[in-house]
Amino acid sequence: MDWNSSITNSLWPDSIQNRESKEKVAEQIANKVKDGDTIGVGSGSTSYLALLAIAQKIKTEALSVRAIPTSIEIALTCISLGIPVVSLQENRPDWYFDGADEVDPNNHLIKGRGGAMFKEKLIMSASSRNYIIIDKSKLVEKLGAQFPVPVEVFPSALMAVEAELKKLGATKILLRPAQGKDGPIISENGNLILDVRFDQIDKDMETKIKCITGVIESGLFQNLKAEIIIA
Ligand code: ABF
Repeated sequence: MDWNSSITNSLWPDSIQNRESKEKVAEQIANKVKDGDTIGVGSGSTSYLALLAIAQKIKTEALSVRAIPTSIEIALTCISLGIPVVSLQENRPDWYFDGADEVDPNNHLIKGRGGAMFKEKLIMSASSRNYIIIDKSKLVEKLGAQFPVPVEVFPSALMAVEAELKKLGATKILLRPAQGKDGPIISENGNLILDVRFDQIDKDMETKIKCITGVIESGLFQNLKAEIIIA
């Protein structure tokens, strides 16, 4: 049965920063779609624009394509665009695409501004080909130049994780607030998100953070290979 719903229309803002350049990389991603593909779909506005371009291609060429989404928001968008959603339990992605907040010269990333980095990393690590689509504003010499590192934390481990992050050199740790209401943001997995500043992010920082008991995942992507596509 087809639902006739418009409730997903409000999920994405009318004005998207750097929309034109993001649309260019979106087109490049859409050109990679083949009949029968299962695609891992990242979150954020660049992924959203890529999904629009992919949906258009699916429609024009009558392709059969399935999506493994990284957030509820992007799952609802897939559904509203008529792209069937499957889980990682049922399928492995043939390839994955996503945006990023920062990309350094080693193609290491900071992601997680939307708080979805756990599922993003999970689906990205299950995929054999990964494309990170960005505009030039995301390129940095050193990770942490603009954005803090998001860290998803099991709620009752908050204080213990904070103490361990300080030992790793964290200079500022903020509990991410919920948008438009009091209190912290709660991730899709029921956890808290910390935004952590470091003066220096070494190449093994992702692994060190992941070793802290109580950390679910961080937005540092230093261990997965990805092709960076720049508008
Ligand atoms: C998601 O989208 C996040 O990991 C990252 O923080 C964000 C980038 O968003 P945008 O494309 O809107 O800049 O993938």
